[in-house]
Amino acid sequence: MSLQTVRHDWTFEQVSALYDEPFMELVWQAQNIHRANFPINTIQISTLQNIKVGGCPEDCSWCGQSVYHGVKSEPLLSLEKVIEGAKQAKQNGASRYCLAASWRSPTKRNLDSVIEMVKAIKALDLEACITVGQLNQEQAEKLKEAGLDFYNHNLETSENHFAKVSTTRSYDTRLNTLKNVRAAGINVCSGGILGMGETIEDRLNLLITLANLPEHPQSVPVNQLVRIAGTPLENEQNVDEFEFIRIIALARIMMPTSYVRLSGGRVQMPPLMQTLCFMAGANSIHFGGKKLLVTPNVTTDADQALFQQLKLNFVQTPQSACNHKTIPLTVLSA
Ligand code: DTB
Ligand code: SF4
Repeated sequence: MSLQTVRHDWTFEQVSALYDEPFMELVWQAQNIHRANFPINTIQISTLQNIKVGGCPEDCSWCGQSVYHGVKSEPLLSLEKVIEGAKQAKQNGASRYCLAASWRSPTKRNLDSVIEMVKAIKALDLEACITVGQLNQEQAEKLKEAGLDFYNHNLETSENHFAKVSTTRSYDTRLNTLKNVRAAGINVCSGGILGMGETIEDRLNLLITLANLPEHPQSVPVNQLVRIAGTPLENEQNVDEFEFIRIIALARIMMPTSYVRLSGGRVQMPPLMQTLCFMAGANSIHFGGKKLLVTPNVTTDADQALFQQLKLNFVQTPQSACNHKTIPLTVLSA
């Protein structure tokens, strides 16, 4: 099997055997695959903006925005504020601006508002990503027409564990949204959260489902649970660091040309832990913005310090693994 081979037929036995490799061996394999498919010392940075906080009708037990246990609902952010945030993100070096809304599915009015936002982001020459809930085919096509580059919709965990942490929505519906997004020709961003009481088998099964989709998601966020007070998962244990890094390495090996993103929970990861994740094949982060959704992100100062320490460059237009342009670090401090 070459280092670039893209497979959609991973079995549990194969993935489990890889997971059980000695740690250095696993990270080394992942690093080799990373180097064969991406420019080295280069990561992609996206900035996340929550445009509709709280009031979500779903009961996801990790989330701080559910009506069952989350923060109170706020109105939709204005187009002006989105443009302001996108300009700032671009100035800070982000190549993509991501909007999140806590809806089950966008209404016609919501979708129209989001489409205006997507167009405004594109007009700033940034990539646009949104995560606004379930989509049908028609909605996905409208978003594609508006120029949307990525749609984020996580599978979150294995199908088996999902039913234990979210009861108001189904795994199948999530897979169906991914299908609609794919069919519309929008890049898929889909990953999950570690640390929700799942077993290692659940984590492997999540990766297998993602890698065995008809196309690998172009972007795979791997979050560590941020324990939010008041949510059913507020007292979960921290994910073991070595187990987390092993999952990053597996994601890199199984989806060799996809961006693997560190997102939620990076605040809980010391710089050396993040560095090992980059060694194991992570090559994207959510950068900047004071918050991710409802919890604080790593400060831009701390991130800049790490980028300088590691001498990292940034992908400017990361549409695919084959047409990267990279910009040097100095652009960030200009
Ligand atoms: C993703 O996988 N992680 C982001 C984004 N997609 C929407 C969200 C992280 C949230 C972290 C906890 C919070 O602030 O609510
Ligand atoms: Fe709603 Fe998404 Fe939070 Fe679930 S994770 S409660 S769908 S905002």
